Amino acid sequence: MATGLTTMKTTTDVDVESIIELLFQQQPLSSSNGLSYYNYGTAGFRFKANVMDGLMVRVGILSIILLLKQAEEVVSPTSTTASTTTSIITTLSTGIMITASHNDESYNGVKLANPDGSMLVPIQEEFLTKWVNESNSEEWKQLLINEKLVFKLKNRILQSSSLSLSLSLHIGRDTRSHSFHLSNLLCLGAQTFIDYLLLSQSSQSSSQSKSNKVNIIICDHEVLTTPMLHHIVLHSNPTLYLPSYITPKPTRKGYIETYATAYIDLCVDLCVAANANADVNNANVNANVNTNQQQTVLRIDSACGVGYDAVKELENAILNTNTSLALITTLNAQNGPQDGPLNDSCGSDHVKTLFLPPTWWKQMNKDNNDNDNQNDNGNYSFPYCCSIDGDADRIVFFGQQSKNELSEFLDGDKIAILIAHVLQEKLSKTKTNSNNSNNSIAIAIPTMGIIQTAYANGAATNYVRDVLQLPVIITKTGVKHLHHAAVENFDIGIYFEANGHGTVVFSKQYEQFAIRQQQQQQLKDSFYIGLHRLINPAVGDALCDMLLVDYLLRSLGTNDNGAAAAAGSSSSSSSSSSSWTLQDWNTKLYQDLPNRMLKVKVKDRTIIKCNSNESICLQPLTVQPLLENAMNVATNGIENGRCFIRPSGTEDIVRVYAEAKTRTDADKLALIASQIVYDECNGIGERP
Ligand code: 16G
Ligand code: ZN
Repeated sequence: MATGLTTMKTTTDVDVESIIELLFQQQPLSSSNGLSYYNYGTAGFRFKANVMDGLMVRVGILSIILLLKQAEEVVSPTSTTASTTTSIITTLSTGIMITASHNDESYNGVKLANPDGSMLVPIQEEFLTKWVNESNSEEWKQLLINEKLVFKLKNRILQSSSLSLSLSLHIGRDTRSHSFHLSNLLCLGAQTFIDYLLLSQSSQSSSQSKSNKVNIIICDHEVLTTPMLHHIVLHSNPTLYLPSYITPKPTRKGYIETYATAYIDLCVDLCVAANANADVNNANVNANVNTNQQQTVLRIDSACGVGYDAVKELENAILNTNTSLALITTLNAQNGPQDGPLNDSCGSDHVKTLFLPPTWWKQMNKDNNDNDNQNDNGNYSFPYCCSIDGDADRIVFFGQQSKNELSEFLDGDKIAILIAHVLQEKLSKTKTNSNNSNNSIAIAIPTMGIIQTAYANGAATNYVRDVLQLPVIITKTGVKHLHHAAVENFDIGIYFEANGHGTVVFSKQYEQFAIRQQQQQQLKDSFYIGLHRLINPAVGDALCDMLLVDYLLRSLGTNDNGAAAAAGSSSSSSSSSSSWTLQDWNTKLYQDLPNRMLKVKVKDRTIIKCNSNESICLQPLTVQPLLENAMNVATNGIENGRCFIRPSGTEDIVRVYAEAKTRTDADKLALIASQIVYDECNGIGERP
C-alpha cells in the first residue's frame, strides 16, 4: 500500500478472485449501517465516517479505471501510431481528496478531480455510483476482466509505438481522525488493482517487463487542503492546461511558492505604480514605502482544520521574501487543529449561517482559565478577519466588534463583485488606452460574467445586472455547476457561491490578451498575468481568495490610478487609509438584503424536487403556491421578499432561504417557509 509521497509497488500476484474477495469482505451496503445506497452528491461521497470502509476500497479501484479512461482520451489512436524515432513519455494525473469539508468531525467524504483539476462530470459520477453500489460479484468480475483486456490491448498498441504512458493518482486528506484510515483503504483498493493490471503487462514477455509501457503510481501527499490537491493535479498536467506564463509546481511547496510570489508581485507592482504616479523615484520600492503606514493584520479563523498549517506556510513564504511589511498584510492564523474541534462554533459555515463571530478557541480556553472575565469585550475587537472551512476551499470576511457581534460581514457574493468591479475598471482603462494609442488594430477586450446560485443575495444580483451591467447566470447549488457555466460562457468567468466557495476561470483568449498586454511597448502591463497567477482556476480556494481580496482592497485604496487602475474613479472617494477597509467594501458597492437560512428535518427529503436552478419547488405540488403566498406583499406586508427551499445534498435536511427588506421580515418569511416545509413534506421533530 502506498504511504508517503510518490510510492510505486512492484507487481505482486493479484488475480481477479483476490480482488473480489477484498471487495466483498468490505461490502459497503449493509442493513446495519442504515444506508441502502451511496450517492455521489454535490461534493462527492459524504457520509458518517464509520460506514465508509468498503466504499473507499471500491473508490480506489474505480479511480484507477477512470484514470485509464482519461488517458485513452488524451492519447488518441493516431498519436500512438505516429512513428517517431525518439521515445515520448506521456504523463497524466488525476486526484482524490478525502474530506467532509465543513461537516462536523463525525463525517468524512471522498471526491475525485479530473486532470485539469476540475470536478467530475455527470457520466463519471454515474459510473462511480453504479459500481460502488454493485452487490453482484459476477458483475464486478466481468468489469475487472474487461478492464484487464482493454489494458492489455492498449499496451500492445503502445508496444508498437515509441510512446510510454506514466499515470499518477494524487491523494490528499484532511485532518479528521479517520481520514488516515480511509486513505489507507483507498490506497489498498487502488494499489491492488494496479498490481493486477501491471501483472498482465509484465507477464507478456520478460524482455518487455523491464520497460513497462504504462506505469501507474499513487502519490500520497498525506494532509493537504482540498485546493492544494486540485492545484497539484492541474500543475501535473501543464502542457494540457496551464498557460505559458504559469510555471508548473505540482507539490505542496510549489503551491505555497506559486501564490505567495503572485501576491507579493502584485502588491509590489501596486506600490511601484503609486510611486511612479507620485513622481517619486521608484527604483527601490522598499525604500519608498511610507513607514508611517499602519501594518495591516488579517486574523484568520482556520476552522480548527487543515488550512491552519497552510496559512502558516504562506505567511513564512511571504515574510521570507524580505518585502517591506507595509506592502503586504500580516497573516495571523488562528483556530488550528490542536486548538478546538473541527468546524465547531467556528469556520466559514458557522459565521455565514449564524452571522456570529467564530469562537477563537485558544483565546476562549485562556479566558476560561482566567478567573476574572472582565476583559471579554475589549479583547474581541478585530477589524479585519476571515473564516475558512474545514478543507480550506471556502472563505468569508468579517469584522468583529465584541465577543458575540460582527461589525461587517462579506460573503462570496461580495467577493465576486469586488473582483468584477476592479476588473471592469481595469478593462475599461485598457480599452481607452488602446483607443488613444496609434495602434490601428483594435484589441479584443475579454468578455466577463458572473455565475451565482439562488442563494446569492438579491441585492448582489441586481447590482451586477443594473450597475455593473454584466451578465449573470444562476445555476444549481454545488460549485461544479457554477464552474462549468463559467468555463462555457465567458473569457473571464467569475463564480462564487454565497457561502464563499468560488474562483475565476480564464479562457485561452484571455491568456493571449494578458500576454499581449505585458508585451506592449509602452505600458508593459503585467496586471492581467499577475492576476491569473494569483488565482487557483481549478477550484474555489480560500487561501488564494484571501490573498486576492487583500490585494484588491489595497488596490482600491491606492491614491492613484495605478497598476490596478484598479480603483478607477472610486479611489478618489477612498478613506485616508491606504487600503479599502471591510466597511468600505461593504458599503461602497451595494448593501445586502437581510436574509436568513434555516434547516428543517423531514421524513424523506428525496420527495422534494426543484427546477433546474433550484429556485422553485416542483414537488410536492402544494409547496410552491404556499411559498408564493408567503412572499406576497399583499398578504404579509413583506417587501422585497424572496424565499425558496431545497433538499440538502450533504445533510439529511431541507434548507430554507429567505430575504427581505428588513431583518424582521426576512426572519418572518424564513419561519413561514420552514413551517410550509414541515407541514407539506412530513416534517419530523418539533414544528418550527
Ligand atoms: C458542497 C459543495 C458546495 C455546495 C454545498 C451545498 C463542493 C466542493 N462543495 O459543500 O459547492 O454549496 O455542498 O451543500 O462541491 P448542501 O447541498 O448541503 O446545501
Ligand atoms: Zn470545503
